Amino acid sequence: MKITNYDSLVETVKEVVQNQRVTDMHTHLYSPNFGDILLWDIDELLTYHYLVAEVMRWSDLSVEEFWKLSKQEQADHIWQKLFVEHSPVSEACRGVLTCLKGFGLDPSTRSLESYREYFASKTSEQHVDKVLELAKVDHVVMTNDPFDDIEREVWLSGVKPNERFHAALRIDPLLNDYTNAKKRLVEWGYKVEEEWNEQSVNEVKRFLSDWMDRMNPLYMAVSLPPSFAFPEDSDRGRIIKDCILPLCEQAGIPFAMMIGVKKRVNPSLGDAGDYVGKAGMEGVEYLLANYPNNKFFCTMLARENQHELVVLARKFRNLMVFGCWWFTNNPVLINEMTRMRLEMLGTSMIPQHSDARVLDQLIYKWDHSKEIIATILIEKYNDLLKTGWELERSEIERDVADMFYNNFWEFIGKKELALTK
Ligand code: HDL
Ligand code: ZN
Repeated sequence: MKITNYDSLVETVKEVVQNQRVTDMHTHLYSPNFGDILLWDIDELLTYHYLVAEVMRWSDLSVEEFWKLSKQEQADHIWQKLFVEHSPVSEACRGVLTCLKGFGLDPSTRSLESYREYFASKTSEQHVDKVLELAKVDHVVMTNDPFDDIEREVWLSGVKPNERFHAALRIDPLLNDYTNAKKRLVEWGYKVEEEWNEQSVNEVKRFLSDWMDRMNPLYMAVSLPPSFAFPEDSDRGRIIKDCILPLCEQAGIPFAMMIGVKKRVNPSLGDAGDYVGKAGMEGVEYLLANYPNNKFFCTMLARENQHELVVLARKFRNLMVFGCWWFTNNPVLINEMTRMRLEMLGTSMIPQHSDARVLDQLIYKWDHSKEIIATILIEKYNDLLKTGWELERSEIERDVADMFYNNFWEFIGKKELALTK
């Protein structure tokens, strides 16, 4: 069907984006058969670390007193401070209300007890099906950390994720804290030595290979500080060069770098205590130029890094830019970053991931982002119509499917999982 005027363009783009099935390439969710490490319900939504950071700005409690509260008492406190005593205009607060609306609950009642009753009536498996359907998410890529004591036991017990959930091998402790990580490797039977020699290289590679065999990860991932540099005469520099890059190339999987996080600037806040810093691009530039047979995902945390990352992607086809990560996952920056990407990369990018830590967040993270991305696409397509270019609905469907689904599967070399065009 040819798009002939602005009104039909608006209607078509909104409908296509709204109905587009999604592959969510970075989340902190788990397959429901992994047990209660998969978080869901209103109290988990309200105690999301984004809201912990925000409530501590209003709370009359000390952080220590807050952490001593039960999960429900924390949720009650956050609800009172951020929703009742002050309007919930922040993105994370609004997200909770979008989730409630998505479930057909009534935010205007402000009845936390009625919301708790709704969730109490659900089982995990039922709820996963319901949320994935409401959010139109077909595939969820997890964040899987073999150094996490609880998750490691789940994998070692032989549990495999359900077919809609996929692993990503996350190796922050190995790359960012090798001094302590190597003690654990030795505990687990990997004979790494004090010095970085051939045996250490082989044993770290054996550790990674064992977990790649166990998890079948779609990619390997790490979050990196603003000071990230490569090449670098450091544990991280050596492990990336001698282990990560050869194994990823051999397995044909990307290495995902999430750059710009300053961990625990306020340790008392826990996960809410991380900060952001502008990173140098030289390390990413070097990797792309010197490892053309490796594929790299990259997302950056500082607003100031977004433009140079997009320009770098114009120079190197082995770089796939993805998502509006963490502190950039707000309308003001989703808008700016998506425009920057479309204007310099066209549709050869992955505009968003959810980073959801609570299952229900898939509803709001995708609802909010789809609304912004649709608005921008309407403007960009209208600019084309103004030149006399003609557009078919099927071309808009193709473009939107590429960005929300197919670009991911084609970049990792699993076209068979892409939507048929
Ligand atoms: O390192 C990461 O994957 C980040 O996404 C952190 O988990 C962060 O705490 C987060 O949840 N951001 O949304
Ligand atoms: Zn994350």
